[in-house]
Amino acid sequence: MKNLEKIDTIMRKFISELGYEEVNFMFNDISLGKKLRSKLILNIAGCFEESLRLCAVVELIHVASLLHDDVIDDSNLRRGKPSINAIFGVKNAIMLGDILYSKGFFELSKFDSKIAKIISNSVAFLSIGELMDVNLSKNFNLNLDNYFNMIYNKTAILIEACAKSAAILAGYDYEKFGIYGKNLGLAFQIIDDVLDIISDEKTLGKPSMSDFRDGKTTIAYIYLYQYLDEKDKKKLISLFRKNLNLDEIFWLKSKFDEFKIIQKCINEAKKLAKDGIESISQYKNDKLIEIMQSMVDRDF
Ligand code: GRG
Repeated sequence: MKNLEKIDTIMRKFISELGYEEVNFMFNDISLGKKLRSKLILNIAGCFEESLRLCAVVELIHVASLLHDDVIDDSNLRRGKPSINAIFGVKNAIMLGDILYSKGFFELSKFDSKIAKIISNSVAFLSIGELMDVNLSKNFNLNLDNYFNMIYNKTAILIEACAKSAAILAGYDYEKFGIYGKNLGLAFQIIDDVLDIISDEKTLGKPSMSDFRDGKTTIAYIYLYQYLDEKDKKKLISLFRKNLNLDEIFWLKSKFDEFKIIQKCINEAKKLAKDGIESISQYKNDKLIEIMQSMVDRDF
């Protein structure tokens, strides 16, 4: 059995231990994700019983956060398939999320207390990150620090916690791996936010530029605002939260091009990637370099 399949088997075992068939049934309808966090753990700590069990715990918590996120965003699609709230309704999606993360925390309590503290603390801030995201979406956000703080909590903090915990399992300097994990998470979210602008609807599985329509002033919009003259600044703000027509999309894209905004965002992600790789250079782990680079170079 492949390592990632072993993680799915452990997750299923955890869920079936709860002994309620309805939960197994709904859990089976959750489609599989990329398992970025697990790949990170296994490539730092190596693959053995305890590291695989940690992966299963983290994936349960991650999936629970996605179930709740889909409810908050009223989203009917997840991983290219109908979301759990779309199939079983909002109430079931919330309760299944509660069950998954609670079981995840129960299993986490069996680990070294340092690992249990790092992961559980990161999940509190993951939830705060979601709240920050919702709050920031109410207005046009011009503050880059607020954006970075939000994506650190919402996306990077759990990835950072995975890298630190795996380093503890392996007996490595966990602070160094924490920097790598944090930067991987930040770069991952920056690229995700850029792809919302440059990818087409087919690749994204949702309309292009939907972040801005949903109130998310991501890094490219914050940078663009800084370059525009007063008239265009007003125009950009007037498009916020609007269903854009083709002319407006064309205007936005031409402004992004004119000021090379997308390249600036990608450079920001590349700088984070470089610093992250440097922080663990003494460990000479080519696979971690590859994970970081493929995160920045991806086009989906
Ligand atoms: C119930 C634990 C719990 C938390 C509730 C809703 C919420 C608080 C947090 C949501 C946080 C969230 C959705 C952050 C986005 C993180 C992110 C980048 C998700 C996508 O990760 P991928 O691409 O997903 O690794 P796959 O599908 O590959 O697993």
